[in-house]
Amino acid sequence: MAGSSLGLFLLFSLFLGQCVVELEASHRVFQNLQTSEPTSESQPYRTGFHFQPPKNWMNDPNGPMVYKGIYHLFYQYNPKGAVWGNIVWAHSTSTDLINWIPHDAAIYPSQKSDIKGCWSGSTTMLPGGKPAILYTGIDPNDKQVQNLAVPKNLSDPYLTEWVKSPKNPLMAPTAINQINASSFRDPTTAWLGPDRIWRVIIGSKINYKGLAILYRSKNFVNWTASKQPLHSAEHTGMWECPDFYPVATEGVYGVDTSTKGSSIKHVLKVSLDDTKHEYYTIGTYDTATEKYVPDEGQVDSDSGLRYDYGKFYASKTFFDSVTLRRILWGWINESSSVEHDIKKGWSGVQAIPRKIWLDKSVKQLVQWPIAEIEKLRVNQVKFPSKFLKAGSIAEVKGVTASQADIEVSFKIAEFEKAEVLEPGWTNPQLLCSQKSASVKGALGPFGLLVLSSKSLEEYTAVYFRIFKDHEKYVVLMCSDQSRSSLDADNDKTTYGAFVNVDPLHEELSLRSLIDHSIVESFGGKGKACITARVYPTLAIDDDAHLYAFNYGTEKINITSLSAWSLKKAQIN
Ligand code: DQQ
Repeated sequence: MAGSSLGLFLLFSLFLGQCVVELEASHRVFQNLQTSEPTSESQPYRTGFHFQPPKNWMNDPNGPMVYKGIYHLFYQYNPKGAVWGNIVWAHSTSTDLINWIPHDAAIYPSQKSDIKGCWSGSTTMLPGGKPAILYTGIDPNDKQVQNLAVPKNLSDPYLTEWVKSPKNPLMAPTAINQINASSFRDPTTAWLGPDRIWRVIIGSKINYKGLAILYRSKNFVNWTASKQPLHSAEHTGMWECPDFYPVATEGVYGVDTSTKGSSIKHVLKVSLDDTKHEYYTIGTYDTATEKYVPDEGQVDSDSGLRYDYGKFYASKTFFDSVTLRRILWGWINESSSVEHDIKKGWSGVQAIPRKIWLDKSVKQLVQWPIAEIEKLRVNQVKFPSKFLKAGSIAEVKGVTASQADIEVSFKIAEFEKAEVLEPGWTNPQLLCSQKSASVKGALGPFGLLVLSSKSLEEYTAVYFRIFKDHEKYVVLMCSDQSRSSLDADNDKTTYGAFVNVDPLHEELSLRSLIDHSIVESFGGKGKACITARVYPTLAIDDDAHLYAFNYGTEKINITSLSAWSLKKAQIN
């Protein structure tokens, strides 16, 4: 064995702190790299404070973590162009989750077990604070297998070099385990049971049944598939990018992925390949039976709960052990055509990281943009408390409306005229598209017109409607993109969500982060989130405007409104 190989060999053995295994060094340089250049010079849709690489295709966030005070984000990236393919794990680091510096790709095809692609996966902190990555590799026969990589140099907080286990693949479909070789991917962060055995789940399906296949290991190298999945659900198709983690039943602090106890519930999130939507359930994880059981009424499909009711996919959380938060990353994919992506030379943005915790009701999660984003706020503009008359619109002047953060709270003065919610109106997205922003109601639509042209030829409307449902009131939140661009060539689906607040007793709040071609909205202090991807042709840069509006027949009270211009972050 050559000297350098021996060094790596010892490093890997020391890292895992157990049996001696041989390893292969990472390559540093990509061979035969062709980089694409955008064919269009103007870039009105690049964002000011959302994470994106300088060019090319990006999809899932991978293996986020904090190590020696440095935040790491890896992501699925095509070094050769603006469409999916040639997938590697690109890598950036940050001290504040807002400003990022790029590094060379951390993981890229170099072994038989990943030669056709390095797909999604997660980081686990092994005892002693040593990170380890489990990721999906595509082997020469297009089989999906699971691989391990560890840092070459643990004293480097940037962890720029990763070495792969020579034992890869560590988990593979076989005739015996009967795992579907084209539907076996995206390992989660592993967790340690009370028996000191590691567990991890991998997304899969059998026929049309979605599965979270459970594997167990004593040493993080030799993994055995359990006979039963941790959880499964009929008629859901392939489960991509599962995420499984504990949440505290009280408070807003996050807990480490291996935490168990009486004041802990568990969350299982799955990204459904067929619908490209994500669903999560809250439930109980029983280590004795190795089963996760969602609480009554919680389902992993269409009528279930979503982190985000707009564009948001392949998300992943991590526990930030520095600030004791659980933080959620999610990929915002484009709403434009492939031709459009090639023209602009890039595709895909990451949503602003969100702090995530269990709501007091124990029936849903709450999300809020990480506080660090507020460092970018400048030039605050405030409205005094005021009524928005029926059919009125009020401009929020003095902020750069193409790159802004706005928080507004509404109070309803008079509920008497609220429309009655029909029994069949159970699908919020459908209801929002039927009752778009231009359809007058009684209590609503009221909210914000963002990325709006001066004369309202273009705008994205983010708004509420309030309905009466027997003795209670139901709040619908919509993000209507139908007028977002004069360009007809984009997906302009209107999104919707019900917001679990009681408008009779609580103020109704809305926050939107506006970033040139992204509108991330948080209703009811983070109880419902909707992200929109839009491509205005007029409402660009200084020509973008921001309005509060009320197209309902009843007046609405704005109790507070604050808006800020957001500075540009230093990203890659
Ligand atoms: N993206 C990855 C897969 C994952 C999918 C490939 C989800 O590992 O299932 O780029 O977007």
